[in-house]
Amino acid sequence: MSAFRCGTVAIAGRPNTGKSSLLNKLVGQKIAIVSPKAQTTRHSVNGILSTAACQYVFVDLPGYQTRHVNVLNRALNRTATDGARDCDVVVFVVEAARYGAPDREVLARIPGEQRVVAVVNKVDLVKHQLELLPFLERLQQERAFAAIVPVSARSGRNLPELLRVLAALLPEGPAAYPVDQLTDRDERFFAAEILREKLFLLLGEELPYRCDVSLESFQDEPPKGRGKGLRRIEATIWIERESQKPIVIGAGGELLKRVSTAARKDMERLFEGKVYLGVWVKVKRDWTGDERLLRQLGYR
Ligand SMILES: Nc1nc2c(ncn2[C@@H]2O[C@H](COP(=O)(O)OP(=O)(O)OP(=O)(O)O)[C@@H](O)[C@H]2O)c(=O)[nH]1
Ligand SMILES: [Mg+2]
Repeated sequence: MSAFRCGTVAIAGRPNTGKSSLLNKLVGQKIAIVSPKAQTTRHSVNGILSTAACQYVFVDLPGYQTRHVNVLNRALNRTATDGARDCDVVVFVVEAARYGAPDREVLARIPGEQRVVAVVNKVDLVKHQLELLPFLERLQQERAFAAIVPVSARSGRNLPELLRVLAALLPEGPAAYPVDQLTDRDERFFAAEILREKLFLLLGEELPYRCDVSLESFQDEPPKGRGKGLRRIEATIWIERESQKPIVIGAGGELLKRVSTAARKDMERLFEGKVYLGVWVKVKRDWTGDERLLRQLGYR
């Protein structure tokens, strides 16, 4: 029998290629938030998959981007670049039949000595698989990839092959985490992320990039009488200026209510019990451009 392997696999790529979706599908649990908007991920999060032969520690990274230039995006790009350096293998995610300057820029930032597996995601969107061949051949010219694996994070297609390829590239060694552990983050982190995901899904095109979420309290209340207790979660949505408040809250508070109801339902599913979610909207003036405020919000 071959030896047990364990290592970190950073998931890198330009925004919106499906990195977080891939992590979730590989681990079999929704660990990372997902939205159709670019730059949804802001904090790296580990998703751990333990099999009989291997423990994969996947690290979901923010999509490296050049579109919005501000202090927040510089911090996100730093997280993305550092993550692709400090790991055993990089999975470089591109979209099927779409490869351009933003992808090339990410690839250029992955250190030359790093082992890189190119993952061509969203193959479910390609009607005729033969059309992929010229794309795969062109991609091969971009770097000496350890492998190129076409997959669909949505359908799960070819993910077993990706796992085989990755296992062979990981170092031999004992498991770094208990085999039943799924992530390195705690429940507070997921509660804040769930709320941020709803902002990405329900606010317009620009506003999600002006919002952040922090948790004020997270408490378990014991059951009154029979049944399960209640989780009482208080969260703040931070915006950049006062004029954004009515947009986030919506007419008669309707939008904020939709956001917080959707978030509460997801939290109840994740925490397997009743949740009370209180949400406030507050201003941290120009937080996306202020390093000190960013650190307060948990960015590096
Ligand atoms: N059709 C299809 N859509 C996918 C697939 N994987 C992801 N998506 C969609 O692509 C969009 C972006 O997915 P994310 O997982 O948030 O992408 P990301 O790379 O993590 O994005 P950032 O965090 O913003 O960098 C979402 O609308 C996903 O549902 C796939 O295999 N097929
Ligand atoms: Mg993401």
